[in-house]
Amino acid sequence: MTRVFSGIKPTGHVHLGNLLGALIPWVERQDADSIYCVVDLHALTVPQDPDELRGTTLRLAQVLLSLGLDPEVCTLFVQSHVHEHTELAWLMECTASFGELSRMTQFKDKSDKAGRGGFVSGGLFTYPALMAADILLYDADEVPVGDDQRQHVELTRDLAERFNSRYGPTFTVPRATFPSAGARVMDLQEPTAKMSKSDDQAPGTILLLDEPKAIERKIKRAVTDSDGEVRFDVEAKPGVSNLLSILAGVTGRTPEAVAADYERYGPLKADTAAAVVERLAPIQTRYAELAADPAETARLLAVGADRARETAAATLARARDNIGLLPR
Ligand code: ATP
Ligand code: LTN
Repeated sequence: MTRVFSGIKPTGHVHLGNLLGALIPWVERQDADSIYCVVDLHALTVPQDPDELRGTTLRLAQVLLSLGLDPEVCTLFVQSHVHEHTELAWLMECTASFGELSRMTQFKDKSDKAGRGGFVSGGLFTYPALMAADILLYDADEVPVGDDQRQHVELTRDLAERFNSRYGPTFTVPRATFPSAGARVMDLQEPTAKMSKSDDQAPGTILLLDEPKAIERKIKRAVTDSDGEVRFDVEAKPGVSNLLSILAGVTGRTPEAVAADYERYGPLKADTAAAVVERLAPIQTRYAELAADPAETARLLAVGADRARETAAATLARARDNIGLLPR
């Protein structure tokens, strides 16, 4: 069996891009060898409001459950509940070089954004070592991620190979997998930029918990173009192609097949809005039920953490032993 591990950060609100690009594929391929993690420690690379972090972490776990991740089938847990992550992260920090970590484009982008004199945490720099620990603890073969995480998974591979060659076979060397090209959802107002969490107040982002009216309004106002022809052509017609991808994504068809059904933008928008509302409605209903019973979510997450820890503890013990830490 192929062991799969992936993680999502509890920041902002889940949007349609997260769903179609990452989370629905997680649900569809879940089996006993799938491990999914709410990576709360990764959220700490920037200062957090404690109450908000607790709320966002719980809500994200509830979203994952409402989407259909089944704790009886896969393993779903919160990263900080399994302390082996931070312990292996130290071994990974000592396996990574300063130069390697300095070359991570995400670090460069985010630290540049903070500007001169802005606060850049040490955690933002060492973050990829924690991510490597997340993956390596579970002997993952595959790591489904967005393109922006490609470099971090490559680093994870390098660290696993380096550790194995220095200290003997310890880790499985994982590979990144990427969702199909159609799964990149773009901003409705700016269809050449991806729909993003950082923009969750924006009219171009559809949130999982948006009311039907809001979804209809956002899709109706989506930017298209003036040539009036419905055709899937991402380069020439990014707005229309995005609507076709969304409608295809929520109905399980291809954008080309969907395009053949339409001649005008109006009906395409109306049907896309209706299909998104219909796809999200049962998820929103399940979410409301789970949100009303946080103790049940806590119970499910505890079961997930216990199951995760069994594997994580064994891998950490192997790594500790191989690197020469004295057994207690
Ligand atoms: P931010 O905008 O703050 O960078 P994000 O919305 O990109 O956040 P992440 O937590 O980085 O969200 O991503 C969670 C998962 O959702 C990742 O696997 C990512 O590739 C996927 N994802 C995010 N945005 C999109 C999108 N617009 N289309 C398809 N997949 C997406
Ligand atoms: N860095 C990722 C989240 C993440 C992750 C992981 C993804 C943390 N640990 C392990 C896959 C596997 C992000 O920012 N999207």
